[in-house]
Amino acid sequence: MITDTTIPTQSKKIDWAKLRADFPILDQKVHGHPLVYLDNAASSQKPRAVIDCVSNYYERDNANVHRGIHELSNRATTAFEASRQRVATFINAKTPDEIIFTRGTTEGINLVAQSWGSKNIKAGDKILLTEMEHHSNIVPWQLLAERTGAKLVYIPVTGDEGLLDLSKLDQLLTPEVKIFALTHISNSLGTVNPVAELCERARKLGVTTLVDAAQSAGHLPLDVQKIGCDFLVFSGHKICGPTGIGVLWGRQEVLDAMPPYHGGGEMILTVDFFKTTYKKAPHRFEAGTPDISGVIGLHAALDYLDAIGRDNIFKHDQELASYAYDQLAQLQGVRLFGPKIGRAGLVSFLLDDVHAHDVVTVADQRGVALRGGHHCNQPLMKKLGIASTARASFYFYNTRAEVDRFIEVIREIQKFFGA
Ligand code: C6P
Repeated sequence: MITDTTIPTQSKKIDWAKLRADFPILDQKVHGHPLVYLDNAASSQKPRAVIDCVSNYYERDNANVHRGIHELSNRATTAFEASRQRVATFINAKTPDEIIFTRGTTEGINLVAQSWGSKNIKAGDKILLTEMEHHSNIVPWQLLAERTGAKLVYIPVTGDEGLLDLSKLDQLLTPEVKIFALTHISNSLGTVNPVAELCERARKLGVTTLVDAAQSAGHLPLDVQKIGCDFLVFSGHKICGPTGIGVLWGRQEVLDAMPPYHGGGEMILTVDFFKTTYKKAPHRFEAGTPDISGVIGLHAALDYLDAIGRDNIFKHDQELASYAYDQLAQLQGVRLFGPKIGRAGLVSFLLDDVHAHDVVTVADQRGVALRGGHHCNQPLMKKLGIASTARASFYFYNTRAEVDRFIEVIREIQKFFGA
């Protein structure tokens, strides 16, 4: 059995209520009820420290980066590059040159599929994914496969309990596979995949690996060197940072061998009318004016999370999710998805005879923000024989009392629909 070496183990005493007070948005009523925000897997809320950091940047230091010689541009550039260094520490990259700022997870995967893919994938090669991937980790590879004649293969998911069927791994992870791209945590099942051990298996065969850390980066400690992947991607907006900013980490030697993604200013060494030479990574992959305030706000978010400790966050989220799971499991007519034990901080479910959208709509009327739909996992939903689920996803500012309120509302919905 594969066990994950990246799951955290330590903890310290945290004043969670005090942390919650750092999030001004949470202190409001929605449709006359106190807001219970349980849609954190879609996007997290932002603490005052991040909001202030972004507005201070605009109030004091706003200017373009890397090109000015004046004071404001120097300040903006220093803060921008300090954030790159901070991201490197956050995921234990060897050097900040391995950190590329993107718009988010989606752009990071597209960048790899287009740049690395165009150089390394040819007809007949295989691209290995899993059946629990988000569309962002399927569609870019389909586009690449269509362009090159490569073939997509998938590690199956076992069923409602949502684990990877690793009994098929030897059959599927073969030397014809050129890249193995998989999610760390499933956004609709809550499964935590054993990425370190899977990447090790791939590395032994010379297979390049990409880890989609969209649902894990802000929830548990990440160490790219321990995971042993070649690429890792995540989004700022899911981890207390601004929207529109994300990170692609790539192993330096892999990045340096990749052709540019977008062409434009800032990624060049020299340009003449017919020929351009390019900078090395990371700047080769950051054409044009970047999301400067997003990068700087991300730095504040990472500082904030690490002051709490991602090991503590993971433990807290897991406790809420398993409490919610157990409460839902006690109700009649509830179908639950994802593993019973070891799940990350979210719960996906369906109520008999009630559409997931109706669950979410009625919950919203009672101030509880859930998400309903296919969660950009259409192939997985099809495999499970469903069109959608309702999902409650937790973060460190959520409380047990909010889970109780959520369950109370689910009971009301069941009564309301006679389910
Ligand atoms: N999931 C949700 O589950 P972007 O949009 O680029 O920030 O993240 C895309 C993405 C990629 N991988 C995983 C595992 C994800 O969960 C997501 C985003 C959101 O609600 C939106 S569908």
